[in-house]
Amino acid sequence: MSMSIASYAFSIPSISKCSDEAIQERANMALVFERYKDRLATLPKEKGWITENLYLYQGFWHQSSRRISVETLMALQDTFKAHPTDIYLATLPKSGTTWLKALVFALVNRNLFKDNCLSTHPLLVSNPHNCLPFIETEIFRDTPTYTDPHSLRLFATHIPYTSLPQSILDSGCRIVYLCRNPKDVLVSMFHFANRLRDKLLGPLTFEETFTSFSKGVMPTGPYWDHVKGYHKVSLEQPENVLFLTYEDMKIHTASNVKRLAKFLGFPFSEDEEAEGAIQRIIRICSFENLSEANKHGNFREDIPNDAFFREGKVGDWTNHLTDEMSSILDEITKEKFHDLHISF
Ligand code: PAP
Repeated sequence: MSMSIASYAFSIPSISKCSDEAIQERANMALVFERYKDRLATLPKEKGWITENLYLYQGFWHQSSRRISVETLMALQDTFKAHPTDIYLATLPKSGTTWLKALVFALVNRNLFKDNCLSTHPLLVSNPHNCLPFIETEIFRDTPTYTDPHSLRLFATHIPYTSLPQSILDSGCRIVYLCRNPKDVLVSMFHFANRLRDKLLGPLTFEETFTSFSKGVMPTGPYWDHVKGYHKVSLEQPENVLFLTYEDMKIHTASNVKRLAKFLGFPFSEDEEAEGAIQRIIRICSFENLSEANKHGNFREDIPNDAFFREGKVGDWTNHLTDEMSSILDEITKEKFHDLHISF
């Protein structure tokens, strides 16, 4: 199914978000935390990365009392209504979410911003997370994208496949899953968590995060189960779920952007390709451009924009993991992924 870009263009909710909406969102979040507090109290818990604890819910570890939390997941499962035309970008944290959001936003909206010079493109004046929201957060406030039943809605999520709201599973919508080498996810998450972690909790050591990660304890982990859930359905329903890896995206960016566009129903025409439309999108979404645009300011009130842009490379794990740590993760990955063909 191919969609016309103009009629399905996605609006940019958060850029125009006013303080009344932010207050409403916080009030709604408080209600949600109150509503699910008894269920939270029954869940097994472990020491957290960003928050004090992680809670085991439906086989996965979630933080609590933050925008992305187990309470918001429970609320989504109870209330969220998907549309068949929705597009969801699913990732485990630190797998390339920000980059994928930027690429998809840029390609879906490419005709809207065609004549703009680079410096005024929304992605270069705002964090990609503002351009394409997580369902875990946006559901709590009344955005035009959420209430408009006809527009194409672009959402991201870190929710494991088996915990997605039933209406997403039933809707026949499209999901893009981006996966990354577990060792680079661990390193990226280690740095991110230490930047965001409550100062009262003290910094995390790399050794303790390695131990937690190996046991599967990380936000929305276990890593391997998260990947396997989406990988399985990408094989069973390739028209609904596209499975990509960060490493392959880095090497074959153009062919993957082309593949993404086709999968999402926004294929590039021969003319567009000849005019360099794919390269233009890749340039806008490059690590260099996005990190330059996000040097200052905060995402929402509390996360520095630059926390989403660190190295942007494949293989930084070699600077952090000992040989022994590397072998342990290799062994776990080999065992968990033995029947899958995923290479990093
Ligand atoms: P999130 O799940 O919290 O949104 P996510 O965007 O998945 O985070 O992960 C951030 C990682 O993507 C960072 O990796 P690093 O710590 O190993 O450096 C970040 O640098 C990388 N990243 C962000 N933007 C890009 C980009 N345009 N191209 C490639 N990598 C990127």
